[in-house]
Amino acid sequence: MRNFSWRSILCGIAAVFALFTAPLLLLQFSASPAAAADYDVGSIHISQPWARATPKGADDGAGYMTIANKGATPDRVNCVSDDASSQCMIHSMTMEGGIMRMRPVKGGLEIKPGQTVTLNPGSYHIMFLDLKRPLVQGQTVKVTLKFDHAGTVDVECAIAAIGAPAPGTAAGGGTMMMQGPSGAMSGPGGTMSGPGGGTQMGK
Ligand SMILES: [Cu+2]
Repeated sequence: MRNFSWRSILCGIAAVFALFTAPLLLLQFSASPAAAADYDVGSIHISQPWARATPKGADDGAGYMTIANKGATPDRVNCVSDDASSQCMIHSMTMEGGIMRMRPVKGGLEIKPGQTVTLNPGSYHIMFLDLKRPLVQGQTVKVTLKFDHAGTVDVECAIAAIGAPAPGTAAGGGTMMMQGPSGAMSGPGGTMSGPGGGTQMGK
């Protein structure tokens, strides 16, 4: 009889374990909005394209991604168009006298041979100007990028939560930052603070 009781305890543990992990796994799968795809065009590799959801009434939005130049010649990238706004462009962001300023990267963002440039909040970003529709978490925004050498590529950016510091933090539930309706107007990537600040996202 001893054997039996041990077995039933083990079974009980297994059942409880399954009960708790199964929903967790489900949650993880359903939480990831659209699978982030990688893109290759010429010797350019683009990974983890994403965008931030925009608060109601926002005029502009921002998108981010990692761009690597695996070739031997420097390349420059510009944003041609996107399916959510009237105009898109690549912006840089710099701190000037305590104020974050962003301005268009003239002539396109350069990616040197062997270099990997990460566009992320508080740094380079793709600016979606004059939104025709809000960027909704869980949906995607399609961006057409043009490289001087590598050519043109369409990239689908998965839309993460409003104010998300990184793509993975979309709907995980853990650290979702909900900004107030008015407070969120301070611009995409503009109010970056905390640990994410100047970090580079390694692979
Ligand atoms: Cu901008």
